[in-house]
Amino acid sequence: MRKVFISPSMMCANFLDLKTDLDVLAGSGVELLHIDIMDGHYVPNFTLGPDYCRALALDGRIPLDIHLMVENVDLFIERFAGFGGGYLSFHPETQYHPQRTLQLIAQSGMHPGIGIAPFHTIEQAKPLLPFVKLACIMTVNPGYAGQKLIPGTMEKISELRDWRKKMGLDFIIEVDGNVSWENIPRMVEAGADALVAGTSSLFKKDEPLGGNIARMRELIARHA
Ligand code: S6P
Ligand code: MG
Repeated sequence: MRKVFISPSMMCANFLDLKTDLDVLAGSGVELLHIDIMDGHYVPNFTLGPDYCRALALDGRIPLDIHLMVENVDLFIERFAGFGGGYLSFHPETQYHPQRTLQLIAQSGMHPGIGIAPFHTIEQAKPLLPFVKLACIMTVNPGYAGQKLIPGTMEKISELRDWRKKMGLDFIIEVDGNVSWENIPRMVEAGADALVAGTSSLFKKDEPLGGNIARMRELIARHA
């Protein structure tokens, strides 16, 4: 069976009881913590920041998967660098020279990644793929949790998996946005290596987080 990582979306966690959520996540062995960083420019929202990342990195039990949805990425790499060797991803369309940004991230000690927004294509991402360790296919528009999957985005997962195989590249394929009980089977079958789990699965009001992680593992196991 293929290994598929669970990367809980920490903007969906209980901010008033974060430690409890974190203990459950660590206890159930999730592989990554997805942390959305927004600047009010690339996307019309604000979420988490470097201090939040630092706190989770100091806890140290789960590697970070930081998803920058910001402009001027090069200015901010230092602020997010060195958080325990996790992933640091950005959206290439925000940069004049995205490959330079990937190099800066790699030099900072993080694994470099790119986000592929719904209306950006795999074709556009191809020149950058030899330089990434993670490619995050977004199945909703960047900016908010709780959105519906945009038709046509799911097909990009297998397109990317096939290209990676053809070119002999080495990166993980992550899927971010409306990773729901209904959508997980197709995402896993198409080749997702990591699933960002937010309000569509793990973080549902009045449903225990631990139970939802177990449910997600079972669903993944049936389709990986
Ligand atoms: C959205 C962000 C995502 C969300 C995630 C939430 O801009 O990049 O990581 O946190 O999509 O998940 P859900 O299940 O509410 O769509
Ligand atoms: Mg995200």
